[in-house]
Amino acid sequence: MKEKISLKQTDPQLYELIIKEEQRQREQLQLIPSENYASKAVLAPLASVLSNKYSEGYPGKRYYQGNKFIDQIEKLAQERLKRLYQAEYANIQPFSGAPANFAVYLALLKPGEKILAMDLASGGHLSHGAKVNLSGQLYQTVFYNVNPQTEKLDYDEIEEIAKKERPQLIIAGATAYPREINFARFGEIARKVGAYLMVDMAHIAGLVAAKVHPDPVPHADVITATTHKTLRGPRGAFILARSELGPQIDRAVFPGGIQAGPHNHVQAAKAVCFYEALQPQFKDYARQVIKNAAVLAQKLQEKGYRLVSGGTDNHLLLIDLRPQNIDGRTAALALEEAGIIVNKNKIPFDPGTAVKPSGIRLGSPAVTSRGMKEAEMEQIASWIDQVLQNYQNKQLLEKIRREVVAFASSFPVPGLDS
Ligand code: DSN
Repeated sequence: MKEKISLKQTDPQLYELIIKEEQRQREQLQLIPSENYASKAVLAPLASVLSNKYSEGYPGKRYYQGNKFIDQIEKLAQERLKRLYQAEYANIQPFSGAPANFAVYLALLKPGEKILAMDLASGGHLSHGAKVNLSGQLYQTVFYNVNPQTEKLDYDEIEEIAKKERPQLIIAGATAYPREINFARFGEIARKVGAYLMVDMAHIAGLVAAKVHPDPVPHADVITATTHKTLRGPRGAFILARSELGPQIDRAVFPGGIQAGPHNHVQAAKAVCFYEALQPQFKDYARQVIKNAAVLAQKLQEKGYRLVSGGTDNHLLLIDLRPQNIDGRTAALALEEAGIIVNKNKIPFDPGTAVKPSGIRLGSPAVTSRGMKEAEMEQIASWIDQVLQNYQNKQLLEKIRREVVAFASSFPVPGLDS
């Protein structure tokens, strides 16, 4: 690519680091469930002159001149996004998931009003009102957890909490929940208590787009999502809503919120991502993501691993490593030495800490994007098991790392090779 040749000449030091990261992404197995590989077509606008422009405002209502083509790009992205999810309103400007969530709070709540969301400890997100986050300081927050026995959402309990707490906003959505979410039931609960329902579908946006996960659009007042996880787009986010909430959400994103000049190059990459997600082959990818996660789960269970909630319905798995007497940090580091990238993660009601939790979180989107299928998941489960059983055996970890490099080399990396 000509951009790379020019970077190599101007800044060889930085160029080398990017080449090393490319090699890392090629040689290792990326199993972090929130990561993926964007296509070359998605990556192209990110390295384009669209990055040079300022365009505060919205199409046709800008504060700067020179936005004739930027307006067309933003409208194209909005139209594609609305078509993808059959949504009434779409805002594609949020820089990432947390700013998108904040824009919704600013649009719908006054400071001090109450949010009911999933506890961080059960798989919720920091920006859903955690006390260490601004959302937990500007708003009153109350939480629901998963059921301690099933480790699944207990909708009757959530309804009871909602009736008692009378929140103005209920949030459905998670970063570490391996099961389908019943958005219809959340919608009923929100209507019963007169709350808005916000769904944060960041993790499952690609699965919803492909209709392999229940759709929140008919049930939620507003939906936020990131574009770079299962949706396989650029780093970024968007907001969908019922049309009557559109003007107040637009005002909250700009000028009311925590961002100003839109990232026009990213908006264009989002337009490409939505185009790709509208193609029939995207459904095949999403179906395979779910099949691959299910096989990985089954094979690990057959080897004696305890999966939180007993399995997975989506793209991610949480393994409780207490029966193996390994903490999540040690496990993630040993797997990294063997070329398998996961993240340490708390499990529900974890006696450990965020730094040294009891579990690891892994998922299938990125390896699926490389074309891996059920047979490859079986091989990956076998390596994970060998590493976890022998995590102190450096020689074995190095042997597996070499096997992983050889194995990965037969699967092209989207964005680099295909
Ligand atoms: N960092 C994302 C994840 O890994 O789930 C959420 O913000």
